[in-house]
Amino acid sequence: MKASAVEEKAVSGMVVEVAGASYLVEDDGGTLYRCRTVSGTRSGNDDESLVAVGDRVELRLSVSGKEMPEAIIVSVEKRRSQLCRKRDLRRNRSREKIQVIAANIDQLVVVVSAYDPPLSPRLIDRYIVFAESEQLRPVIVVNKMDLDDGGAVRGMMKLYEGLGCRVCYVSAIQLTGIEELRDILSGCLSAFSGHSGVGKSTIINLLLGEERLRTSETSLKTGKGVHTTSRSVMLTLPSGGRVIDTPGIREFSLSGISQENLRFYFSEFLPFMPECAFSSCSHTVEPECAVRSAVEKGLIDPSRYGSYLLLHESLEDDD
Ligand SMILES: Nc1nc2c(ncn2[C@@H]2O[C@H](COP(=O)(O)OP(=O)(O)OP(=O)(O)O)[C@@H](O)[C@H]2O)c(=O)[nH]1
Ligand SMILES: [Mg+2]
Ligand SMILES: [Zn+2]
Repeated sequence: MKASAVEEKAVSGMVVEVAGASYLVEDDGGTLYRCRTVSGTRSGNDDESLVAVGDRVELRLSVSGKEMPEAIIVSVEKRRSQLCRKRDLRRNRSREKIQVIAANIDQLVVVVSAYDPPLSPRLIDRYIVFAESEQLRPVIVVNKMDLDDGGAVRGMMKLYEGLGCRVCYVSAIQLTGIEELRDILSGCLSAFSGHSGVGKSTIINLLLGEERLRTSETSLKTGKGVHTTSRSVMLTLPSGGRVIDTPGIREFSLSGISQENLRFYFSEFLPFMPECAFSSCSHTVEPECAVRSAVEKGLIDPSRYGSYLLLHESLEDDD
């Protein structure tokens, strides 16, 4: 075989970091390549982000012998799942505004904090809808448990434990819950997602055993954090498994979900739905709605139903 033919050998790997138009790809043997796309780069995905962290890609080596070999991304495989964020909500909602922040994940780790920023059940409900629609396992990590005075947070989270979510209580400061989290993460690819300032990067640094990721104080003024992590990055944990640290988000996109399908992603509605007078019942205004009557009887949590109504309305706007 000629030398040039050896260089042309196809290499496949996974995107571990995206920095502007430059991509870091790790092949199956653990070698890293600095990569770029070309106009002929093929994609199995018909959307906005050509390359995202977690994508499986095929490479053609362009420069070897350097400290880090360089390559061209020839093709991007069709994604099994994708987590997207909206970049700018207020201005026009065109498709370019949606960015894939993690691809091909097996598990979604929703990170919330007990306090600062405050725990948002609405955001958790949105994540659960997303996880149900992508058939991903949702895990909820409640961080900053050291700031939970009266134990109110555990009471709030009972609702989610009842829905079958795995809930892991962590304090990155007191080092509690970290071992349980290690077990949950081993053997699969997980994405950490949640509001800015909840402690995603702090927890991942603890799991890594080193300060690899930058972290910073939450902004007390807004209570929303300061968006320390600005782009996704994939890390391999010494205890097994890989995690993608993603930027904190205000809202992530549910672009794949229609207003009609939303009702199927609230699993506790399902047993009541056949009893609704209309088979196409949206459970919002129709008469003889079994879901609404279950809410009135206390069989469905009113906060979950409130989230359903809000999401139902917001999906109408998105169409
Ligand atoms: N009290 C307390 N503070 C914590 C805990 N975990 C993290 N913090 C603090 O919370 C702040 C934000 O942590 P980060 O890890 O930067 O948060 P992040 O979720 O990665 O934020 P973005 O990158 O902006 O999305 C830092 O000041 C951390 O020290 C915890 O368990 N308890
Ligand atoms: Mg971060
Ligand atoms: Zn109904």
